[in-house]
Amino acid sequence: MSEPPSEEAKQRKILHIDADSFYASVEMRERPELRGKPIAVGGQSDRRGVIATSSYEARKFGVRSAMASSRAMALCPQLIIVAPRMDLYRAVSRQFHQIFRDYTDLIEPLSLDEAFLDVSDCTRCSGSATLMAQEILARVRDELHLTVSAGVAPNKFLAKVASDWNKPNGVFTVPPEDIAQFVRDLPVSKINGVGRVTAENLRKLGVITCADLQAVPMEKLLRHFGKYGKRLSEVARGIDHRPVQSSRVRKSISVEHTYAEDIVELSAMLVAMDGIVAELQRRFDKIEEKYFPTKRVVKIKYRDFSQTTLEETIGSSGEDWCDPAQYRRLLAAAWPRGEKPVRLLGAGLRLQPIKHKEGQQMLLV
Ligand code: TTP
Repeated sequence: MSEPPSEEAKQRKILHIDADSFYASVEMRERPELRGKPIAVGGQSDRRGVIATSSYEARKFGVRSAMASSRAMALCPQLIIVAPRMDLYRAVSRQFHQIFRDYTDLIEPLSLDEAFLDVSDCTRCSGSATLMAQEILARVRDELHLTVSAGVAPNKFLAKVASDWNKPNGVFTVPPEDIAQFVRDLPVSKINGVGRVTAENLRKLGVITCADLQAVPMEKLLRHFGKYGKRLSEVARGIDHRPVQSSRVRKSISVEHTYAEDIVELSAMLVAMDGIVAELQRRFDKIEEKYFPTKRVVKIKYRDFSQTTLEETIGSSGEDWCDPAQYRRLLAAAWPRGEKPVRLLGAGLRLQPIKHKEGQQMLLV
């Protein structure tokens, strides 16, 4: 009997989805008067601000992410710079993920607007990953009035490169039989992790494309790049076994308080809840860049140690996660379940992680 295929040998179907000029597109969707104009999201030029991203119209003038806003204004004097609204972008990101979850639970976010999806086991679209990608693009356009681009390939490395190939609003697929040809002319600078320094070191060895890299003997790569040399040699041939990792480092954050004396009145509990939520907000602020909240949770432990929790999904509008009024409302709904004096109250958020790209500059407000 033949062995079942190992995880590595199994042909995977990976999508890499990346929104087009994300923050700028969201702003143009929200403010129609900005559409078709060169706009950027970032800090103002007179306050030494930096550009987070720009619309495609602004890019024609050379306006780029991480550029000083003063330089962007010099390149494009009619540029409209708008302040970032992270809560709004997070809400949109959750909406992206709601669509993605119709195809797979194996989702690895890299940032708010970018994620890998392993759709190997998805049966929609007759199992065609390219059709799934096209359907996702259409749904994002129709339901969210935004555009994303997608790369479809048997692994993460190729899918990520491919999503840039037909940007904006396009799908590019690298089927297994095209891998050799696809990587041949690919500049090594496109390999995730090959920054300016590594690219320069490779250039000194005469390596510009993946084909050049394939020609370098392994022992030479190991000598120059240590363990990373092995990975370089693999990706140069289009091989990448890294799984899509949806595992969450932290699933929730919560604050609980046990009271020296039980609280009897609901009105007093509501006041106490405000203090707990303020602390939750303080703690969440510290990890805000790594996670976005999906649900609010309230926990009550009654005098007799029985307990109850009530959670609710956070809407996708740009609302305040730690809004005390929302927690009060949840508490008022949950308390009558026991209707007894309370010894402990808790408030929490269920979280989803956001991974940031290597070297990506964080925002900048
Ligand atoms: P990217 O996906 O790099 O770029 P983008 O979505 O703006 O444009 P493209 O169509 O070329 O993919 O970044 C996603 C968001 O991350 C971007 O909209 C703003 C933010 N960002 C920063 O805040 N600082 C930066 O230096 C970069 C590169 C991005």
